[in-house]
Amino acid sequence: MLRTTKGVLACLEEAQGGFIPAQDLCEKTRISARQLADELTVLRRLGHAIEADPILGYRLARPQVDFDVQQLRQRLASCCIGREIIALPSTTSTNDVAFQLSQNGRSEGVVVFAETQSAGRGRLGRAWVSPNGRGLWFSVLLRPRMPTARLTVAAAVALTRVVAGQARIKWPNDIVVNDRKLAGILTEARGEIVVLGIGLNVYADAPWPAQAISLEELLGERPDRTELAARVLMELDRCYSQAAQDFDGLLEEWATRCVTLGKQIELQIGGRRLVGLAYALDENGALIVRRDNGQTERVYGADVTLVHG
Ligand code: BT5
Repeated sequence: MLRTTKGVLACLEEAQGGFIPAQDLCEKTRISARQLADELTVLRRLGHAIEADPILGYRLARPQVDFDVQQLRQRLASCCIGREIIALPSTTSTNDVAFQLSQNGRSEGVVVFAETQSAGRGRLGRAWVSPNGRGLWFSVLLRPRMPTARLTVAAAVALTRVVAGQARIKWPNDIVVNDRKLAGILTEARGEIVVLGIGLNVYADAPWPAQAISLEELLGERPDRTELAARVLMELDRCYSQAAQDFDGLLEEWATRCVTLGKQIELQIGGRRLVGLAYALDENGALIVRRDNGQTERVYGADVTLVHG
């Protein structure tokens, strides 16, 4: 988000639902009336409901309460993942918040949701588009006793179980429907802490990037975000346990839903290219790639780009 866009949003938020005259907004953010109109268009596209009044000016409408945290807490009371749920109106990246919480000694299973992220991220410094209230953007704080890449596998299986139908896993961390991305997984480790970040596009009315799809578009009806969050977290809880106790079983399920296995793929690993057959996933969650000369190589998704496959 541009500095001026952020400035306009901050002014509207400060007014706490009250109107601010257009002239005041322009003065505070040092922009022209024309620029203000542009910034308001951008904010609306990002999902912020901004009301306009010809005399009073602009205000941020109260957010629609279609995400009921209390209900979610009740539904997840007996799960490890979701034993504590924090819901923020906005933040930079929920993965950052989860890491901060880990430094305060928070236990495993804490989940941080944000309605929007100003610096949502993917792998290798890529950005993750997180329009306000249009998806589920959340991170889970874990202290796992298993290889980190297994968590990405657990998350991918959990998401496909919930979405079902045509949703497929594209190694390493995408959930796709006919090559359009519905969800992304970002697993980051720092010491013994692993933060599992998930972004799932829910509503259709948002400025999604090209090649993205929302669940509403896929299903043809508007999902309930609270219900969806409950189902995803419960399934994640199950898959997390399964990843520790029966990773082979989880892998089998993963393989039946994966579109990458058995294909000739091309990977970018730092400055190096690797071409070969996506053969299998090993017990650590690494992809075994078999080159034409028969040699195999194990690669982890975190620092790899799938160029073709
Ligand atoms: C990912 O990275 O797919 C991981 C995305 C994880 C997002 C969650 S949201 C909660 C938590 N907090 C964070 O800050 N992140 C996590 P990667 O494989 O690098 O894919 C990134 C690419 O996906 C971008 O370069 C775009 O091409 C595309 N993209 C960005 N936003 C998208 C969206 N909303 N839907 C579909 N594709 C998107």
